[in-house]
Amino acid sequence: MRNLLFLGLLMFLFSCSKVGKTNQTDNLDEKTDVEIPAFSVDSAFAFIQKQVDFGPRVPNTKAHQDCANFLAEKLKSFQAEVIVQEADLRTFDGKTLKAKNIIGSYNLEAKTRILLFAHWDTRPWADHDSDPKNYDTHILGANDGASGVGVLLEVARQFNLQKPEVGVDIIFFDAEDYGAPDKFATEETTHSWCLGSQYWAQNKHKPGYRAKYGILLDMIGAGNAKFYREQVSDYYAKYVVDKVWNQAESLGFSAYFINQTGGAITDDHVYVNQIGGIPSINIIHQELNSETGFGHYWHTVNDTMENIDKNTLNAVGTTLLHVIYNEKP
Ligand code: AHN
Ligand code: ZN
Repeated sequence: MRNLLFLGLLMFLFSCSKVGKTNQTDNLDEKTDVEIPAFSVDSAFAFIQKQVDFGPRVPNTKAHQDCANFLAEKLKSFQAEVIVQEADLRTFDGKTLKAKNIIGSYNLEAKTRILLFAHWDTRPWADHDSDPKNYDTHILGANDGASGVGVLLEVARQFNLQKPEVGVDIIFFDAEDYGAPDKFATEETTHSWCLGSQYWAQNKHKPGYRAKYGILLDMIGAGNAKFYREQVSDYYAKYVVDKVWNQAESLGFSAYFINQTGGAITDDHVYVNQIGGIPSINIIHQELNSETGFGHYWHTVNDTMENIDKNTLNAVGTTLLHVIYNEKP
């Protein structure tokens, strides 16, 4: 009886201390007791808006050049070491793009490094628009382009306020979205997408550059976005998919990060994996039952700010910060 009472008291105390601990350590992760900064969704949203305000960021246009300057300056203002890698890249239709991969690094001395990336260019064609008259319209790319970059700019802002323990490199890849429209697609145009990341993977900004793993954000801003386990990601970096999806689940974001297999997507992570040799995953919004496999706005003139949802940005940004700040050197 006394033992039972004692046990009861012990349990009571334990439960109290647990409640107390949870309250005090709201921003501490149970696993490692690292302090995780709070992702500002308003800041991320503003960074997306800012990019969209330049207009479509199609290579060889003024808006593209202006946005490149903005992105490099922003990273510098957040105390990243910035390298702008310039290249003349040949498109499937014989054009030469003046492309810029914009790279910002933190903790340069750290050997253990994580690579975060997104494409910053936007597609010159709304080739999936319901109105064929819009096919040659440059798209605004609020989601397809600006969303991933906006979240990573906010992540960079946080890195400046509190350094993670590991090294982090952020790359904004150019010329991802100049891939051949379906009506021109042949076997030869398979590699017409992701020109900036292909170039970087063959010409790293630092010879011999390595990272433990990479995470690509692509179309991560739409309302009720669904991130399935993309197949190329699971093939090359299953443990990273597990890590990210488990982290999202423990934060209560399982409605976004769905622990089921999605499609296999040709995207920047393919080249970072296959040529760059860095195990990398793609967090990308897929609509498995839609005609294109993506959201209704995809490669249409409707890829605008109206589709950007702060709840989705919060799920992605918060998950990413937890993953990075939990990494040990
Ligand atoms: C293809 O449609 C081949 N890949 C999709 C990659 C992409 C385009 N992501 C955004 N825009
Ligand atoms: Zn696209």
